[in-house]
Amino acid sequence: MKLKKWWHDKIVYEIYPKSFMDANNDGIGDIKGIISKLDYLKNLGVDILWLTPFYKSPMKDNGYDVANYLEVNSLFGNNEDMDILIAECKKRNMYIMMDIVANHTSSEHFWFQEALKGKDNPYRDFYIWSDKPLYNLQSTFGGSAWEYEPNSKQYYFHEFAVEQPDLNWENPKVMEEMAKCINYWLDKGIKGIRFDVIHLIGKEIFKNILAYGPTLHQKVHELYKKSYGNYDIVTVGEAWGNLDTAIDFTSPEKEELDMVFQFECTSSTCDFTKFGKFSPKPIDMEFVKKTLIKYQEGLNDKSWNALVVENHDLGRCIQRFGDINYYEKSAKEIAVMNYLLKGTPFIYQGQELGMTNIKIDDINDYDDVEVHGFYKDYVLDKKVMSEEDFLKACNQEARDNNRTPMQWDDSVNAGFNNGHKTWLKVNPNYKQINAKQELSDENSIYNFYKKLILLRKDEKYCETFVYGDFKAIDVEKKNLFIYTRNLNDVHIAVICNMREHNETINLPFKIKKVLLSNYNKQYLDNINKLEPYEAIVVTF
Ligand code: TEU
Ligand code: CA
Repeated sequence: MKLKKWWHDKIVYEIYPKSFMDANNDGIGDIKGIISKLDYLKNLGVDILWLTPFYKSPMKDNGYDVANYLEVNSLFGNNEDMDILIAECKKRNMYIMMDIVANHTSSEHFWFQEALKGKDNPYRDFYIWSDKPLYNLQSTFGGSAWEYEPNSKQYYFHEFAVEQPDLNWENPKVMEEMAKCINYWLDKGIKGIRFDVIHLIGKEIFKNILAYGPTLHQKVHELYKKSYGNYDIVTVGEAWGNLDTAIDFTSPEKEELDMVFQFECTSSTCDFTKFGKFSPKPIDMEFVKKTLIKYQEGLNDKSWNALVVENHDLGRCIQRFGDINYYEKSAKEIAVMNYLLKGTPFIYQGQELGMTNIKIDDINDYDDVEVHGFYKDYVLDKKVMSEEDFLKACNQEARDNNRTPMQWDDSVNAGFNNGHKTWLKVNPNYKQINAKQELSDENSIYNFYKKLILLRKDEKYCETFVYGDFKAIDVEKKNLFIYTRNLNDVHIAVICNMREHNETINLPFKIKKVLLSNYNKQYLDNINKLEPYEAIVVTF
C-alpha cells in the first residue's frame, strides 16, 4: 500500500441503532442510547462507528427504506441528537460512518410520491417504469420485482421490498440529489460511508442487466468527484462479488471506494443451488481459509481488505463459523483468525460478547421483511418448502438473529431499556451472555476482543499488522490456518486450529514470544500440538 491513510489502523464497529440501546424506554433503540454507550465502545478499543440507516423511514426494512435522507428517523431521535453523537465521538477520537442507501428509496419518499402523480411528473424518471413485468425478474426478498401501479397502468421495479422502489441512475438528476444528501452529512463531520448494494446502481433493466452494469464504475467515480471525494473520509461498498470486482472498485487510482464487502466467505453457508440462505449448509472452513488467502494475496498491494465475519444481514458468527460445543474457544479463535489479517476489521454489535442466534418457533415472531417475503413465496405460494424446514433455516440464517436487543446486563430486557416491550424478542440467554458479566470476567470473550485490539494497536506491532506482508504456511493442512505478518525485523505468526480435533503442527521457525492465546497455558519455545480451536499469536 503506497499512500498511508488516517483510517488504515482503525477498527470499525457496526451498530444497528434499533437494537443497540433504548434510552427513552419505548422498545426501540435510539441515538441517545448509542451516546450512553460510547465509553463502553471506547473501552473495547473501536474507533469508527458504522450506523445502519438512521434517516426518516417507515421501517419496512428497518431503515433501508429511506423516506428522507436529510432527516433523522423520529424513532431514533432528531438531527440534533446526531450532532451530539458526532461531537461526543470526536471528544473520544472516534468517528461516525453513515450508511447510504443509493439503490432505492422508500415508497414514502417525496420523490416517489411525486412520481406516482403521473408520467409527466418531473420525478417520474427518478424510478424505473415498464408497461410489463420484464424478464419475470424476481425480488431479493421473494416474489416478483415488478409492482403494478393502477393509475398509470405501469409497473415499477423494486429489487427488494415492494416499498423499496429502485432509483433510476440513468437519470443524472438522481446523482445530483444523492450527492447533495451525502454532502449534507459529511459537512456535519461524518467521516465514513458504507454504500448499500452499490454494485446495483449501474443496472440497465431494459437490457436485463442488474449488477455490475457497463456504466457502474463511471457512475461511482462521478459520485466520488461530485461528493465524497472532496472529503477526507473512508468508504466501503457492499458489493456482492469476487476478487476482480473488488479490485475494480477499490484500486486507489479508480477514485471510487476504499474497500468492499464481497461476501464470498460469509455467504458460503447458503446453498444457492436450492433456496439460498433458506437452504443453509455447514461452513467449509477450508473454503473460507482459501478465500481469505485469495483476498489477502489478491488485494495486497492493489487496495485494501474489509475483514468481516458478521453483520446485520447474517446469522451470528459463532453459529456459522464456530462451534457451539466449543463456544468460548471458537468465538475467540474466529476473532484471531480474521482480525490479524491485513485490512480493516469490522466487528458487529454483540459479536464481541459472543451473542448467539435466537430460537424462534413461530414465524410471527420474526420481524424481517426478507423472512416474510420468502415465507410467502416458498411456503404459502409456491409450496416448495415446509413451514418446519423454513423455520429451521430461519433459526440458522435469518437476519433477525443479529437484530435481537444488545445484551448489556442480566436485568429486565438485558438492560436494553427499563422494561418496555422490545420491538424484537430479547435472547433468553442474556442472563449468561451480557456485557456487565463479561466486563468483570478477565476470561470473557469481550475481554479477549479487547486484548486482541490492544495487540493490533500495540506500538511494537501495529505497523506490522497494518502494513506488514501476509504469508500463509502449511496451507495444505485443511483444519489449520497459519499465517505470518512481516515488516522489517518484526515477524508475527498467527496459528489457528479451525476445528474440534487436536492437530499436530511443525512450525518452520522458533518462537520468540507468545503475544496472545485463547488457552491459558504456558508455552515452551516450540509448539507441536494444537487443542480444539486453539489460536495463538507469537513473534519469531
Ligand atoms: O443488503 C443487500 C443484500 O443483498 C442482503 O439483503 C442480502 O441479499 C440478504 O440479506 C441475503 O439473504 C443490503 C442491506 O445490508 C440489507 O439490510 C437491506 O435489507 C438490503 O440491502 C436492501 O437495502
Ligand atoms: Ca427508544
